[in-house]
Amino acid sequence: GTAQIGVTGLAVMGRNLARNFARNGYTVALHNRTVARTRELVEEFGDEGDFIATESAQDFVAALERPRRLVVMVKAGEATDAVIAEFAPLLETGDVIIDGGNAHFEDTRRRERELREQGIHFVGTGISGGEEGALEGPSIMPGGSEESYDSLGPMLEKISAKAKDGAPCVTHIGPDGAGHFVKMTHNGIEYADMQLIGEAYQLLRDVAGYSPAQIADIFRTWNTGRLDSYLIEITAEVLSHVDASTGEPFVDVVLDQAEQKGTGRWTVQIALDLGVPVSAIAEAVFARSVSGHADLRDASRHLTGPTARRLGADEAAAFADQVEQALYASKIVAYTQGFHEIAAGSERYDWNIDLGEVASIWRGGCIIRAAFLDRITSAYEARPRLPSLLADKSFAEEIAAAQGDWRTVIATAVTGGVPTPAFAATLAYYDSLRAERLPAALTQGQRDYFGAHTYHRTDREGTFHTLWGGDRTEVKS
Ligand code: NBP
Repeated sequence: GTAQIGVTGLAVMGRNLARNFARNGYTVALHNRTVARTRELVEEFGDEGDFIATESAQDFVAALERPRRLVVMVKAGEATDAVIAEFAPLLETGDVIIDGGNAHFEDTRRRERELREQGIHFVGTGISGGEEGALEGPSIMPGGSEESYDSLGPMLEKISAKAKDGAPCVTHIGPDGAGHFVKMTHNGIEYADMQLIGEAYQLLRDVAGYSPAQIADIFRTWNTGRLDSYLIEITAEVLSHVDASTGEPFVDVVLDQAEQKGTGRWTVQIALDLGVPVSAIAEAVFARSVSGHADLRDASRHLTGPTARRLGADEAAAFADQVEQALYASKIVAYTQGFHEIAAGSERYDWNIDLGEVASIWRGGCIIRAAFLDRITSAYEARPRLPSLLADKSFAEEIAAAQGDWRTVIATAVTGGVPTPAFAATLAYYDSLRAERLPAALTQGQRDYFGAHTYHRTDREGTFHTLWGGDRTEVKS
């Protein structure tokens, strides 16, 4: 075979990835279960590069130069297993299967283990950037063996997004499921980011009284500063869009029930298993869930609450500045939580993930790309064993400077009855971490009272129990 890479699964993502490889000078073998898609690709984009269209698994495998590299871009789940079952018997030792779908990292661990026994490298790869990213350059998060990255890395570097400094947005994340784990957490952070932006919007609307078009301008201004990011940029675009059929702001004619595909939920489920508090991501997932409960919301419209006080023009402008401070402080906390989850996953599964590198390859191509990520990289470069982003001096200083406004904004939301679950969760996390004492001591007392669950003391080593039902003496257990 002469193709340096093959792509099977030619829906939007696979098609665009294949074109991206071809545009970068690689000969690309093409395959799809339904052959019409393969033919369509060649008809429409065949002149963009060297494609070898194939219509059977045998022909596809035969078209690939050895060791073979084949990218699987099918619907995550059973389809991935079906494709592996079809191709694995046709492959040889040293060949590489790259799964670019949004697989659950546990599935990736299982597939990697099974294929390793056959001498095949399985590279579970997170790919972010959607349809456009796949074509123009995504952020790529490959897992799998070191050896597979040696042969794959240069190609992935070529097709990946480039950060402002020209660095390719791809790195070998770590063994087996590490890439898909990091992609999952990326999506979880994306949920939190979007929810925080949504809450900022709601406050600017309900408290400051701004129109969607005015809020779009505010976001555009924010996008020139430390909040500079793809999500802020597209938020301004969405907010300034006017619905053609009604002439109303687009955001006012869209049903306010947010959907989700599952990576945010996985991030929270795994965080619960790992014991990592990712409250901002959890609140973002729950906020979408609440929005979707139409019956519950209908049945609750009679519930009373305050009406947010509308501010005058001067006050509104000052309030918008405070919301920027709040959004920035909350964003730092949300990323702190997300990176904690990656660190915990890395520890649990022995992945040895470089957290600074992760931030660095998210600077281009992916949905959460942002100027801010450079700061995270610097923080981990300065201190590779940084226990938490909040332990970084410059982030701590920024929060210190923002926190007066952060608290004012959240207090205003609470007294005005504007729901801000993610803002509130991030502040509560921050205050919990800095608290001298937490009511967890009382929780331990309660647990010991009803279940003899025992407790530790601040002043002495050992495990203790109080005889609550008796004379309340303390016994060492
Ligand atoms: P879809 O997720 O819609 O999958 C469609 C592809 O899967 C088609 O090529 C289809 O073949 C193939 N397929 C299915 Br369905 N069942 C199959 C089976 N049993 N055997 C062989 N092929 C099968 O495509 P997509 O939106 O391009 O996404 C591809 C992957 O990339 C997914 O895992 C997705 O989660 C991930 N991803 C998507 C995005 C995005 O923005 N869309 C971003 C990042 C990652 P057919 O043509 O014969 O039906």
